[in-house]
Amino acid sequence: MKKKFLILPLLILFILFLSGCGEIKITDYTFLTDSNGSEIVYDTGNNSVYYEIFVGAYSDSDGDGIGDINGLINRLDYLNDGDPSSGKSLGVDGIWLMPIMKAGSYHKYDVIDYMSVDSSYGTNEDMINLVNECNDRNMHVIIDLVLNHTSTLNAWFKTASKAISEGDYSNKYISYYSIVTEDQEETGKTYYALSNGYYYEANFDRSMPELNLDNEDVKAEISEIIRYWMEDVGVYGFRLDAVKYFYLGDDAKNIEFLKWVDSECQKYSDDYYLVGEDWSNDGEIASYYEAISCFDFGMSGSDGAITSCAKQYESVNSYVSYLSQYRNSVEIVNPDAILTPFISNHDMNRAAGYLSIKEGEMQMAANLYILTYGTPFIYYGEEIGMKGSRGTENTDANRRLAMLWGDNDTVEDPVGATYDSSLQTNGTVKEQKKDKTSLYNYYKKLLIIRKCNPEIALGEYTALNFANYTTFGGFLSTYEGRTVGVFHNTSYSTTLTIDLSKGTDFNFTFIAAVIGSGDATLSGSILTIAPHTSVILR
Ligand SMILES: [Ca+2]
Ligand SMILES: [Ca+2]
Repeated sequence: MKKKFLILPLLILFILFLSGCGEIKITDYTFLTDSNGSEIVYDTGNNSVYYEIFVGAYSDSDGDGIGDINGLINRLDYLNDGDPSSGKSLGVDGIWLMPIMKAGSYHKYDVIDYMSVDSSYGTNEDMINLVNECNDRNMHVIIDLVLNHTSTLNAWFKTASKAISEGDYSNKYISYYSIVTEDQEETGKTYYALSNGYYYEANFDRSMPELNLDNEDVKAEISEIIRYWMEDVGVYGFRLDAVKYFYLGDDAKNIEFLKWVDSECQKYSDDYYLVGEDWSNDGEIASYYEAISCFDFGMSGSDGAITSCAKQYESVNSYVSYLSQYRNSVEIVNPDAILTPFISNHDMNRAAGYLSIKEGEMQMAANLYILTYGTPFIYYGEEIGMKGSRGTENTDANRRLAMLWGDNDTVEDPVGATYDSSLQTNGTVKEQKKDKTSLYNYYKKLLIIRKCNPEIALGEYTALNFANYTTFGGFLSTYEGRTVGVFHNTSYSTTLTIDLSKGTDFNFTFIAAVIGSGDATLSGSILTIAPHTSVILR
């Protein structure tokens, strides 16, 4: 996981600073420019912004109502047109595709064939085209890899099940799975009956039998699956599903297995990215960073660190000290860890349901996690304030609704969705593109600001103490001797005037960027900052 960095742009910025250009502001979503008018673009390697996509609900190319890979290819300019200064794209650096392999369900977390793209999404050739198109735009593609379980319709399981029913207990596919007799069942795990007194472990659903990851034949299959998608298709890495279920209740064995997955990826590329889903407490998540990056679930959800700060349940001071402490706990385990903040994903109610755009909460939450370390993940539709929650029908399909393009896209909500579309009040892509005050344009600006101030993503953090304020706080981030200050005012209505020298000895000389409901000024160490506004100081 190498870190790349362009030194020249920083020199240019420094020269600009020396030449007394004073306050630099990023306006109209353009990059900083040097004295010749050339754009300054940084490469922060894997410390970049990803975008999670449910392909089946994103964009439909053939009119069957199901989103597909060619539909996604048609929408790539929306995500990143390859020209950072065009101002026409959201500006994400990578995409995570939820499972694309042939599967039994609409969500495809139950794989039937690991080597084939599901026919409702297209072909393997389409995936190769997608990867090539993304590479042309300097975008990375990672795909969901579900190793804990397969579908009961997978040929491995069908063969195993048939062999047991025929009394052929030496069939090799039986030991591909966690198949046991009743007296071998372990407490805390869920089993379903096969025949002749045999049972299979399936902790998620009876349609998802769990693989035996100790089996060398299974590991050889996984190795070939990794090789195929990385070498032949060209994906940049994987999002690893349900890693704590690999060996349920045994973190040490899970971490050991993830290290093996990592070593397999190393065989096929020296530059790749793995991120795992360990939906657990902060301490456990941190321990998994020994093997791979993991989503930082403590940041996410309606009661997570981001929302708590954006809605003033917690002070900004608490938030920045949480960032710092959590990061330290991860870096003790792995000094090179790349953290993974996010607000919501496909298993959670959408953030715009509990964060108000009108009142500026959603924008503040975005500031809080995009203007921080690591690899932030945006869930598709978050950038336009799409809503969607389980509802009384208790269905995850409502969290994975069709992208609201507002044009002639024929994509439809997934099977089982019941969400009332009249609740989608925040507007479509088409509407928001035209509106400079829209959430979409806000996210676009935020992503540019992050790119233009790479110390935020790459630097060492110093949490500053402004404990006298509940709605104000910030941190320093230092990378290769250069320091930025990131400060937030989460107040709904109060402009604050703060003497920064009360919290830090660092002397800021100019405002590199402002984003929020209002403006900011800096005079000596005195910062005046509007409500629901964040600043980057240099
Ligand atoms: Ca389709
Ligand atoms: Ca398992």
